[in-house]
Amino acid sequence: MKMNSPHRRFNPLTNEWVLVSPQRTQRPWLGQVEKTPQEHLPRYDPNCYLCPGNARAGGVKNPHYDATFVFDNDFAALIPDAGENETAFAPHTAPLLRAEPMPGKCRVVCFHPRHDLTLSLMTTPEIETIIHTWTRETNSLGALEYVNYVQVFENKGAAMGASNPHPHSQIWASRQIPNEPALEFFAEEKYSLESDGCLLCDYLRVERERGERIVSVNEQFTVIVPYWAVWPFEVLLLSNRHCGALADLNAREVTALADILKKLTTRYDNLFQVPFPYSMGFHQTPTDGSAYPAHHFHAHYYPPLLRSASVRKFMVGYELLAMPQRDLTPESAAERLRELSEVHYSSQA
Ligand code: H2U
Ligand code: ZN
Repeated sequence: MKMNSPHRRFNPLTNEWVLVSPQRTQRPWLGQVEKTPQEHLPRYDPNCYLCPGNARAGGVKNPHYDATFVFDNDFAALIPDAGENETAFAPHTAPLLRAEPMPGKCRVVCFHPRHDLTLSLMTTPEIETIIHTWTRETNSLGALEYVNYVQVFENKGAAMGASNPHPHSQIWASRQIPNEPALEFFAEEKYSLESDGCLLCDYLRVERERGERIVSVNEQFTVIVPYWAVWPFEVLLLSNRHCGALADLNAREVTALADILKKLTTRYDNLFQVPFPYSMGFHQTPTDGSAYPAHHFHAHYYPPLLRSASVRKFMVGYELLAMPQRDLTPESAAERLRELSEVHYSSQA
């Protein structure tokens, strides 16, 4: 079904609408051009604060690690002692000035000792090691008395504000469930109460029947440009089986997740033949001790690029003031991603 006229689409996970304006894709671009990412990085950079053996801010030295390496973020946004007793948090007479302490902990996960690699260039077993590290960290952070939700995410590329090309991700763990997952858990719960099914299991079934927004599949995972995608090449990565968190994955699923992460990031790099920038993260069941049977494990990828390595999409104007909008349809984006090879351009003849 082709939709050529302006319309809005509903995101059932966040209860928000996105405006789709397919008639607008031909408009000229005289705006900002992004710098293309630096290619040919060294295997080891003596100035990188994530490379093995180098010093970080504050002088702590990284060990000579040979797989993954995890440390407490030296500039953590969340800390365990969030000043519970500060008088500023005491209930007062101005209910519109509401604040509360948000204790937590931030960790940094180096994926690999090599400075020049990305997930797309690593082997599947290397990516499995990263998944095991994320799982372990989620479990140990989630077990902390002041942690109820663990957010694993990767900011990749200068265009997404990543401070360093060394392959790494971050983990922020907090007492409160942050806005985005909170909206999703609420929507999933409501859907399951009303329809007696799982929102994302049902959605996956519809998308697999239609096929037009599917990007990549293996036995255990499916990558879709969601019907309600906001970013041009946004995707949703879903487990085929209903489960809630990394810790629920069996050995075959971990291997399959590594496989699909490599395939997806390879397609992304092949799109404009550059190391493709994005923010991605997993939405896992909260660790507050309650059961979340309606939650379906998934990852979101939000890449900023629009039509070349140097033209990005800006969320400005109408999007800041009214609602998000896209020109390229999710179906066209999926078609473009689907056509690409799962062999990385750097190793193609
Ligand atoms: P980003 O590239 O996504 O910004 O992640 C890098 C993180 O590493 C960032 O949160 C931390 C920053 O606070 N960092 C350290 O913990 N130690 C350092 O020496 C530099 C950066
Ligand atoms: Zn490095």
